[in-house]
Amino acid sequence: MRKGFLLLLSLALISVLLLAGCGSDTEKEAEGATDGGDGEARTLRVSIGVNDKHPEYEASLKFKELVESKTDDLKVEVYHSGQIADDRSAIEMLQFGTLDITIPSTSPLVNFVPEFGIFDLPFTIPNGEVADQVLDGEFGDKMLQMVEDQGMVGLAWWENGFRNLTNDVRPVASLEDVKSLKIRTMENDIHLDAWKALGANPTPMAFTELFTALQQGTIDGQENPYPTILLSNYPEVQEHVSNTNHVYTPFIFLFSQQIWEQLSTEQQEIVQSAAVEAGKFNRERNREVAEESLDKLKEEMTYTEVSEEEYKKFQEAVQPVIEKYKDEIGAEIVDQFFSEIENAQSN
Ligand code: TK8
Repeated sequence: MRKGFLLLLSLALISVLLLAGCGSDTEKEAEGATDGGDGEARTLRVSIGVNDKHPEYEASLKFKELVESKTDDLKVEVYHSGQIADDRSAIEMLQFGTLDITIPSTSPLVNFVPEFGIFDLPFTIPNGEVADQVLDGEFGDKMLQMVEDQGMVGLAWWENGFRNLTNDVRPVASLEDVKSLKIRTMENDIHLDAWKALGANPTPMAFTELFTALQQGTIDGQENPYPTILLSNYPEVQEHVSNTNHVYTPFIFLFSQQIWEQLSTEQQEIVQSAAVEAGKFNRERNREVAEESLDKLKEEMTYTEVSEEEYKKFQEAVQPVIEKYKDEIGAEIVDQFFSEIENAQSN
């Protein structure tokens, strides 16, 4: 009897120890602890939504190269195509400290910092040069700092680019042509309201689900910059593309604050300068690829130009949305954004 009891007790003790051991491994994994510990290099994991053909992936590898060339105690791993998470979930993982870096569009960020909605107001930034002046000045720095009370550090501005409409129903040359098209938008109320004002029937959806939804025909179309349209193989599932150029979306380089605070000052400086330098590389490459992509899309899809006259009707139709969100985002920051654009245009 006694032997049996002792055996049972020791088995129970061993399983408790094993469970505790597993728990700590699981916890470690769950916390995404990537610090090398005992002198090994810390691994920084970067999550992006686009695939490994996209300029953003190229620039992420440039970031990796810059960091690893300057220090032995940091390694960078790049995960593309939303392998780790879509934009919104990746932002949440940064807040929990279970992911080090993500470089999403600013649009999903409005669910955490409403002020980023300025970049979703349609027909504002007119070209890349103005975008650079608005983002690379004091105003851009101020916007980067706005993520700090959300458990993140904003390190640099990268570029997603000018968004254009594709669909599988009809050529879109006019406001009339947009009527009742089922358009996927990012998870962002301004985009939703803007496409409703244009007469479409919009649906918010994570980028990682978009190709399948187009393939299955649950939506008629989507809107993204030309590189994303081409390199995500949308011509396989979309017939029409139009040069709506309705929004300029930045990519924003975000670092988990919890993990940032574990880095040495020297490591932080290396990461910050690499994020900025890779961002400049990203913009150049993105603009080259955008031109190349449009040329290829004109061969693979039916390309339709929106005339200046029709473009004005698009702008008029979304004016009430801009007025509505000027209050929701904050009139002061919206006015400052518009004056930054005006100043940049007059330079
Ligand atoms: C990629 C996304 C994407 C965006 C979208 O991470 O969701 O349509 O334009 O490219 O940020």
